[in-house]
Amino acid sequence: MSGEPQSDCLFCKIVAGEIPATVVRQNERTIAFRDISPQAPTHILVIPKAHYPNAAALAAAEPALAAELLVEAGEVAADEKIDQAGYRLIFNTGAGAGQTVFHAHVHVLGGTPLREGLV
Ligand code: IU
Repeated sequence: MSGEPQSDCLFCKIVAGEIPATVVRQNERTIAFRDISPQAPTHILVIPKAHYPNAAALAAAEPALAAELLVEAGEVAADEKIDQAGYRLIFNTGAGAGQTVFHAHVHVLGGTPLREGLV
């Protein structure tokens, strides 16, 4: 997997500006935008601009970029002022885990006490 844009990928279209998104932060290699269907007061997705189908594929191909995603997620949490209270990062990986968009992304969730889930 080369990271090339995929014509049928919704997040590649957001990266290209072909689909609207409320962008809160971006740099050369990553972009962060508000989830269209927020599950918490703060719900932001951080994605690499390059296309990889999930976090594992991203980490295998470009470990520095995978790490950058985590750095950006932390910056998003600080920007949103949820870093002190605590926040949750989620990488759904595979349809069985609820992944619906097959372009690597991390969910940044916070702004309310978060229920304990499976972990
Ligand atoms: P998932 O981990 O693949 O299930 O997360 C995909 C998320 O992308 C999901 O929370 C959607 O609400 C969100 N989303 C979005 O924010 N904007 C879009 O245009 C589309 C999906 I399509």
